[in-house]
Amino acid sequence: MSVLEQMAADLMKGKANDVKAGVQQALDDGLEPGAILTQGLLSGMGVIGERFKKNEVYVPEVLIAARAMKAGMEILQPKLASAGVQPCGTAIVGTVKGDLHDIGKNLVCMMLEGAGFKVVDIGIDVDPSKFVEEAKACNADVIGVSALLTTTMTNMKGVIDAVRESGISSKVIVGGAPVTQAFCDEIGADGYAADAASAADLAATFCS
Ligand code: B1M
Repeated sequence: MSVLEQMAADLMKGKANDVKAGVQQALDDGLEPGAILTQGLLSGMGVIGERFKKNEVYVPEVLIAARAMKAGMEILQPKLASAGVQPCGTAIVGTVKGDLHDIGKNLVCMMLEGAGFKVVDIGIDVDPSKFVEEAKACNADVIGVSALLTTTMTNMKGVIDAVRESGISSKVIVGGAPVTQAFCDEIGADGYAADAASAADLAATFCS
């Protein structure tokens, strides 16, 4: 098994220290930082995302894989920056006004990072105006909006309206347990994703 295949396998098992050591080994072997990212870390995280969508792995496995990815990124990030490797896009993600649930939103952030996005997590209970301000500040390609309550999912419309009124071109993706494709269509969002891995896939289609 190559060092990059081993790194992907270690990431899938959530072995953070082994992933870190693998990244260092690959750099010492003279591998390109971009290749270490795509063929090592992102490759492993991509498999986890697919398995998560098929219910072959669950939230805890995704969380430990994401933690291992973060550990590897600590070493790789400065090398990527100096090699001029750009993220595939920028996404901001938040939970709507009135809603304090953040576990699903955090998973979406991790999957987006795992797909190569620069991610700005703007937190919970977020005003529509803040979604717009933050999207403008980082020139976001994608705005992710999460809601877990039937009483707060209606506030997603406020985010869409604020985004459209501001004239920014960011695509808005909505998701969360009570949200459906029909609701997405009704409020005029650009896309709906049923789970965090699908949100990352959808975001990638908006940036390709
Ligand atoms: Co709350 N809660 N909660 N809660 N809570 C639910 C959601 C509920 C279904 C429980 C129930 O009654 N059976 C219910 C909602 C009912 C409804 O509206 N239909 C409910 C309620 C009523 C409430 C309170 C009103 C309770 C009260 O105070 N009376 C209150 C509201 C507070 C508020 O937000 N204003 C409340 C509070 C809380 C806690 C603070 C105690 C805690 C949140 C802690 C936290 O998030 N840090 C909590 C929790 C933990 C839950 C349950 C048990 C678990 C939610 C969760 O994290 N799931 C939940 C019941 C349940 O789901 N079994 C419940 C795991 C997570 C990975 O799934 O967030 O669905 P989820 O994310 C999924 C997908 O939905 C999707 O991807 C993820 C999977 O990959 N997804 C996206 C999510 N966001 C996405 C965005 C995307 C795309 C996909 O694109 C941008």
